[in-house]
Amino acid sequence: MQILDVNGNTTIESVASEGASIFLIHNGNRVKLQYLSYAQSKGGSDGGPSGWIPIAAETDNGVSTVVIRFTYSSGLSDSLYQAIDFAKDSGKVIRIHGKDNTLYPLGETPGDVNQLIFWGADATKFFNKFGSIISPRTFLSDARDSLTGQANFNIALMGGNDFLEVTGGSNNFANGNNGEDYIVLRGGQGRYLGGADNDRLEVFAAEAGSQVNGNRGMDVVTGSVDGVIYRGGSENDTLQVSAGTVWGDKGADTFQAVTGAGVAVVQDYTVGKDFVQGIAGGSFTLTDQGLSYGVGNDQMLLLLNVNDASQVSVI
Ligand SMILES: [Ca+2]
Ligand SMILES: [Ca+2]
Ligand SMILES: [Ca+2]
Repeated sequence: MQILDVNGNTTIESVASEGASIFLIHNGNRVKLQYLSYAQSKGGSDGGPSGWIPIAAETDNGVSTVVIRFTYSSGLSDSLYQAIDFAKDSGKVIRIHGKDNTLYPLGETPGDVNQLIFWGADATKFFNKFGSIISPRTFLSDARDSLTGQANFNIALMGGNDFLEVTGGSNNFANGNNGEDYIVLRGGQGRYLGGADNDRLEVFAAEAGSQVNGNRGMDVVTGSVDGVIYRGGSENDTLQVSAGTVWGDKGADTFQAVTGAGVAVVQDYTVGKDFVQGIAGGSFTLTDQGLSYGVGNDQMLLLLNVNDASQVSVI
């Protein structure tokens, strides 16, 4: 049995298993978690959950959201995640979070447990939604911070021209906030925001699904890692990307052609507003998806849904 005192005022007890079920006891109310058979089916005959971690956060409307992670000793390498809302005062379950963003009132939960469990690729959705509960954000000062070799963090760098180097971890989150910040990625998975002012975000290595966004200001976003999402944010940004998913967002953005493996797939090239910064010998080719720009066999940019090279402003 495990007892957790969450935020000093909510006690959760867990009974790992009883027969074929897991129960969670919250302020004397017993809740059956109907996931053991599902978990066993995922984990193999002897791969039931070896542990689980409940964490809760209070919200301002009297609700405690409890997030749970099941882990496994064998069989299944991925964790399963679940989120349940309790009434803070009575401790009773109000509803369960579905991965389709639906909140299911107790008694109206879908029969298919897959809709209530975040697993595998869906774990990213879970972290996007509940990451701040699992890992509360740390707010640094307005002084100039310089952080190297970082992994597994949730930080607001606040004012000042900050430096952040990321080398690993998962579910990382950082916001440069005010000031001209420099964020460099050398590994890990997460979401990174430049915040206001003119920032520089550079991706040398990162796990698929990571995102960088310059936000407000005239930002420079650089990267060569496929599977990463690169966004300029509002205002006039420069995107120097050789592989991955690219958005200029609002403003007049410049998409630079960069040599290297892969292709930068530009989602929102806006005719009459954005620019392509070309390269010696570069030319356009029309494809089914849009205009491709490159040299020889090196496809560098793909401007989705743009079909006329004469409409593209090349600088
Ligand atoms: Ca800053
Ligand atoms: Ca910015
Ligand atoms: Ca922009």
